[in-house]
Amino acid sequence: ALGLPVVVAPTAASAAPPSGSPALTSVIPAPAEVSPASGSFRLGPLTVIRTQSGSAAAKAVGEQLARALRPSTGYPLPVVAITPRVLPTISLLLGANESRLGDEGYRLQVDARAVTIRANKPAGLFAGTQTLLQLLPKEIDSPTFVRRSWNVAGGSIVDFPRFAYRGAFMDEARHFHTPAEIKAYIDEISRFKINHLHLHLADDQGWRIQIDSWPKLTTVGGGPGTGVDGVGPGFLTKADYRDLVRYAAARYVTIVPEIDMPGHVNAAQVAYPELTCDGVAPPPRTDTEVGYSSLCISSETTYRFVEDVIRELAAITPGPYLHIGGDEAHATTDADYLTFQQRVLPLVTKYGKTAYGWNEIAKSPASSNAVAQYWDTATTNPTVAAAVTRGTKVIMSPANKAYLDMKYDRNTPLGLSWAGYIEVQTAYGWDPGTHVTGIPESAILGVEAPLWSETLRSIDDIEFMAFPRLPAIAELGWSPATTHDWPSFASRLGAYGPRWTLRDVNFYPSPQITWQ
Ligand code: TNX
Repeated sequence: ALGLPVVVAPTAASAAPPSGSPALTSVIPAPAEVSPASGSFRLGPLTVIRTQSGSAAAKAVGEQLARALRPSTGYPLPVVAITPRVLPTISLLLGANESRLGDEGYRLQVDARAVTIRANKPAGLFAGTQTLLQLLPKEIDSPTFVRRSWNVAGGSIVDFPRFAYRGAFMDEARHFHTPAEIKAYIDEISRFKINHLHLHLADDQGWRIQIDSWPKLTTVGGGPGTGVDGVGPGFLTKADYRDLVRYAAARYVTIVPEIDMPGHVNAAQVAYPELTCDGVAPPPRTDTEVGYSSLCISSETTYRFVEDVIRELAAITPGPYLHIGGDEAHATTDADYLTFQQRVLPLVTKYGKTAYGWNEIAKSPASSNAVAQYWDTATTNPTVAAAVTRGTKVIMSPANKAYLDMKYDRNTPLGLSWAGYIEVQTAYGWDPGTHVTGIPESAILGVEAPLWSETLRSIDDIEFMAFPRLPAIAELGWSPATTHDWPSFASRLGAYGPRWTLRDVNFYPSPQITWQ
């Protein structure tokens, strides 16, 4: 690989960006093709945002773009369907009619008169607007008015994702994060073209989603004293969850709910002792041990519970995936684990969803139409490789590369270190398509960056661990492998840092990066 993004028509000197404006290549994740050209577009007080007539979704993307641009520029930026030709225009148009763009790709053209984003689908328009925000001077991210000129470097970008699934993750169980915090994280991840948010909604320390047929799951399992150290209580009502699904969808993010089982169920068993084999409620747990709890595999009550939960969760989840955990079931025998998965994986299908689970589900023959989330630190795993030959798809989250809850180095105040320290270069330095022997790129749906919350409380904590590593994982998921280049990524990241500062987003100022 030559490194830098594919520059199709380099015209170096003539294409120098206007002062204070990023180069057309200075985008995270790196676009597939960038063709700088001379000239530039000036966003000014008369600029209008024109959106595809007849498309409410395109109009909504235009309104979101206007809301992002108004505070710092102070310009009115009306969103219109038809524009007088003389006005400087940002156009968001459907009907790109270019198959390689797929559902999420876009073409962005910048010249003196207009910025034009074309896509096949509204998701592509949204992606294009996220690129455009990065092409404006960094002060565009100021929450208050900035007096300056707002130029965009001339040229064109053709961009589309390498993988369909690019995921972020929040652990609601170990410490509950509020809907406002989840929305704040959605705002930030969607800037990097992350398109799924996996919510870990139940674990030993807490149960965080309302289930009407088992109400004590939340009144007890999400109540006071739950969470690690007993200080992370709370739960999402179904109304909260539906609102989050809508909020995420407006940013082209799909919510992926997870209920972890047959292990990681202590909070459910505290609320409902009939979910244990002896019928005795275990003590509530607020420590960070794993692998000690198990549903009672031989009990029909277990399957009534599991089916109720899956049915109710599927009913409020428009996205295709329902994650059933399946990790670290050390208190379940191997035979029981297979018995459980043989019954439960098909239940997800019964309620219209694709089953998704941690890579241990690959042990089950019933996983062949499921998705396995690879969290192993090894680069070989014969069980997962064998499942892949039977049809199982894989999402890559190797813990020693993609876990955002691992410390950056020994001095990081937050996080764990069981999978090692993960500096930003380590997070960036792997290829999802070749990382594991026997898991070819054709079997890989994409990547996800888990962020477990044993040590994390506030949104500041979450941001400190996610940034700047999440953009590294986002680039591995979106950008063509040919653009993979650490010096390029490091320099684009260094230029990005001030945008987080302007938006009051916390981040770890890694010494591997020259921050601007
Ligand atoms: C392992 S990763 C777990 C989680 C912990 C995490 C901490 C996985 C599938 N299970 O229960 O929170 O490590 O890094």
